[in-house]
Amino acid sequence: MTPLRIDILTTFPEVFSADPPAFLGASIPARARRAGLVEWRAFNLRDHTRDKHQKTDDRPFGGGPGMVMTCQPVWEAVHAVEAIDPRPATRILLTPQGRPLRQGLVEELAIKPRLLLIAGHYEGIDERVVERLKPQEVSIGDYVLSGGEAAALVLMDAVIRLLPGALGHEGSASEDSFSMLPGESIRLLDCPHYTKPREWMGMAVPGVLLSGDHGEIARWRLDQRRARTRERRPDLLNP
Ligand code: 6GU
Repeated sequence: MTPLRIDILTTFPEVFSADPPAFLGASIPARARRAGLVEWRAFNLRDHTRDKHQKTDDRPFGGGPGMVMTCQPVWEAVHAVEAIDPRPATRILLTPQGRPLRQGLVEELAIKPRLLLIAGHYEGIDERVVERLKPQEVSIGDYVLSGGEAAALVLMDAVIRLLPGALGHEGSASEDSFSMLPGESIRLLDCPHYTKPREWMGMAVPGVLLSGDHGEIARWRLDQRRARTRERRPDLLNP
């Protein structure tokens, strides 16, 4: 299989460096990269500016605090980077105004051949370039980050771990929190997990897990997932 290709447009390309290992140089994304399941490259928006100061932002029309990223570097970077590879890229703009990133969207993105992530900064990007590029706008939650880079890292981690072969154990992803279990129509939280020792600080592991009865264990785990979801995330029960 040809690797998933992820290009990132950012004014902070060093955030995505795999060596020296930063966030994506560790753990599953790094393994997936070494195994040839994914490749990513970050491009500096500054390299696509046309002025001598390499400005990527300016003051907002209408006044107000903060800066707005200008259209031209984003527009040119998107086209220059897309031209590197003939495969069409799914364009994604990371922004708090976007569609909330949930596991269903992560699953959709994990089957694409190519993603182009645009990490906005400051107060955002001039709306006209968004209108022309028509990216999917994606948010990672209802809080404000100082830039889209951390959101892009989150999206990449979530997508990469779903690529076939990325996890040591192939069942692991399909039993995670938010994964759709066979025969279920909603996404549940995960159940609690236990390992050795059997007793720790006077606390025993639930007996059913030691029973060797796999049917009984599966039922217990599903009950736990349902109970936890009801208690902690009732919103997930009415999607
Ligand atoms: Cl994608 N970007 C920024 N700047 N803040 C966010 C976000 C994205 N998602 C949640 N907060």
